[in-house]
Amino acid sequence: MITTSTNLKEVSAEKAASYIKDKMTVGFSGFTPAGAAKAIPKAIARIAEKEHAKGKPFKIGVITGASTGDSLDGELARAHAIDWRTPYQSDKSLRKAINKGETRFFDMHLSVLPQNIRYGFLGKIDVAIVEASKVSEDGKIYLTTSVGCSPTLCRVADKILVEINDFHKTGIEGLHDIYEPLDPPHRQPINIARCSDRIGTEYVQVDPKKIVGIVRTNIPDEIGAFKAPDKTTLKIGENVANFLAEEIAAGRIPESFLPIQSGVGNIANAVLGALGKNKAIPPFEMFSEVIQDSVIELMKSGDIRFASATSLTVENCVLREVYDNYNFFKDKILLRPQEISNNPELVRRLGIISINTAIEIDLQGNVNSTHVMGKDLMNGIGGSGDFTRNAFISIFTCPSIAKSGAISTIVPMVSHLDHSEHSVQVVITEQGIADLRGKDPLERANAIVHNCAHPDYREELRKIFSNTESAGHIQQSLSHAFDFHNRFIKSGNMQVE
Ligand code: 0RQ
Repeated sequence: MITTSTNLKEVSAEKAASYIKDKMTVGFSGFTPAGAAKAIPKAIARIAEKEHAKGKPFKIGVITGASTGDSLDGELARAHAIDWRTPYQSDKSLRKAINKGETRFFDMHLSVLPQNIRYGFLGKIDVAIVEASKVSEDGKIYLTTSVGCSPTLCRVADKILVEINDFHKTGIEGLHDIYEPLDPPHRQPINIARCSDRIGTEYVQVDPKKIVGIVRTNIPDEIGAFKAPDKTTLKIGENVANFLAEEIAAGRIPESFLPIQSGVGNIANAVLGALGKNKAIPPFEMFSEVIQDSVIELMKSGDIRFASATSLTVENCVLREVYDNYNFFKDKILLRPQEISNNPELVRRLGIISINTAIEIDLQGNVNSTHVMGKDLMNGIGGSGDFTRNAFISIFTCPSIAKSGAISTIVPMVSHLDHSEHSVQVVITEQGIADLRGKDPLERANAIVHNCAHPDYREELRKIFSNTESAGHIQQSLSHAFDFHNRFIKSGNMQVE
């Protein structure tokens, strides 16, 4: 059954990497560092360095599910081997290359990536490189801690290379549900009415003739620890939990509650912890893209009943715990392709409560999730748009200030727009909650400034929309809209001296 057959050839990472040539488009597994290919990308980086030393070009197009680990994005970026990259990243070296203009990056809603590949929008995929726990001779690839875009990448690529990672030998199989929709005009409704519904297979079926090499590894996912929640993130979490508890009390959210989507990062982790602690919130399900450490904790305490996502992004000690207690977790975790985990049709149908983090939010509720000072890419939009636009209630959280108070995250006008005021319903900082539903522009601005902005910035923000120049349906002064940003660029501080 497993890879010892002569048809599926075990090769070294170096040999596998030698299939990759300059200008190729390569699709890698990985959604966050979970399940990302590790050995072959590192070997590709070494080839790039050698070619560059000889004065020869070597750059490839890189597609993954979302961000990955250092062995992929970090190694390839430092080797100057990435010509273009999509749809998301969170790696320091790659971020630098993108912001210097060395690597072209296009930011994409994660749910549309697989279909954009199938539609041919990204050109031909030469090679797919995916991490698996095992492969059968008839081409069944069992993925590891993420599904992401791997089913589509494997199906459309000319060649497939597989890293069989023995770290996942036991414990992961059976957690996947692989389903790829047909393309229009033949697409059918996605038959999921509950978070836990299964509609596919536990493996990715490929033509085994396309698998040109198998590399055996034993490397853990490169997932860093979260910052422990601090006073600010704990308060944000408490505010989110109180808001949702009040929605239940008011009868706007059913008493049985609704599935939660939560973004990634330190704040999202703290928010989930707070939801678990709030006694007014019943045990709930998640329909999200990433399962983080806090979800596993809350499953153990009985506060989370089930989680559907596309990646299991947990620290290795937590992953070991899941594998060692497989019987407890196997009916509680389901990993789907990102076009299903983040599917707008499903998010709307299931009534997801979306909770994502913003870089900055303006007085109308427009959100910037991706670009610092409108210029420098942080990570990308990720799945935040897939969920926000279609949610039952969409919430954005962030601390009211960043960089020790030199930056107000509440600004007169966002310097880059990812989520418009039409999709953003509730803004929550450690200061409080601005419920924007049913509010006109002036009411929105007042609620955001009064409830969410840091006290040090409230007066300046009020001045912007109470200026006589600001009259109109939206109280906006175009000549002052970027005063905060301009001050920061000039003096390193958004506050008036
Ligand atoms: O900087 O790392 O130097 O300390 O941004 O901010 O407060 O630690 O918050 O880890 O939750 O990340 C929006 C980036 C928040 C993330 C963002 C600086 C701040 C800090 C990180 P340091 P925090 P988080 C599903 C959902 C988009 C994608 C998404 C993100 C660093 O949540 O990438 O939602 N979201 N995906 O100091 C300058 C500002 C700033 C700022 C924060 N206004 N100006 N710097 N920072 N606000 C997941 C996926 O799709 C996979």
